Amino acid sequence: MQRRTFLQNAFLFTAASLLKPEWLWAGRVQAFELPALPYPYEALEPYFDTQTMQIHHTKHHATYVKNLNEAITGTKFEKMSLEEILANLTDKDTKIRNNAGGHYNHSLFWKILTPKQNSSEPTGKLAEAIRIQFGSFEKFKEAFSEKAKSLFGSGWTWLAYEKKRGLFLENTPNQDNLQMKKIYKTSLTKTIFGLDVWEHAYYLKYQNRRADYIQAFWSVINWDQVSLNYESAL
Ligand code: MN3
Repeated sequence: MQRRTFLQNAFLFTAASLLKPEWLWAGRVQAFELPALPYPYEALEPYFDTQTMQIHHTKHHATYVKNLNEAITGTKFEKMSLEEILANLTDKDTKIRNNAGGHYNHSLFWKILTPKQNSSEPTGKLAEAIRIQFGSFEKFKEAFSEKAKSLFGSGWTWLAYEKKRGLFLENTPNQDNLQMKKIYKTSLTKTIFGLDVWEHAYYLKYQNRRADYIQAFWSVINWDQVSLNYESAL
């Protein structure tokens, strides 16, 4: 074999092995990753305690990410964005449903929390929309809290928006959410914010006192981010 041919073959062999999906996988090019928290674990004290935040992020959320990456390998969902996966799931895709939901819900949840509330209630367009739909911010808080208290078992309470419907509240079980468009028939629904009502989110500090956890939630909401979510949904 001439040196040039050998080099060409060597190049082709290397190029081919670089393009193999297994290599992409090993290189984690397509893998979902656990997003860093935008604040330290202790930042939401005394409302959300440090140990719960640590376990919630590094164990629960990390596990959803790991299981999601495993579950989509070799399926049609492998190359989709998280939003596309959620939109295209059916109720047969149980493992992907649980873990894609878990990854999406927690990624959203960390972002809508903050240790530094610039305001203790919504401002701008969101404030106006809440007034129109619920009567006042106080009435909205009451309605959201009641919705969260009424959720049986583990799940999430959401504030969502549809053009024709305006703002509305919804509970979903497990790690479901309203971006699961085929499952919930919600092609026009946009999620504004939500509360994790799994016991793993509050049991260490609040035990069975879910109402106290819901009350604490109002002290750590990032209304600037929630307002942005609303305005980008319009
Ligand atoms: Mn959780």
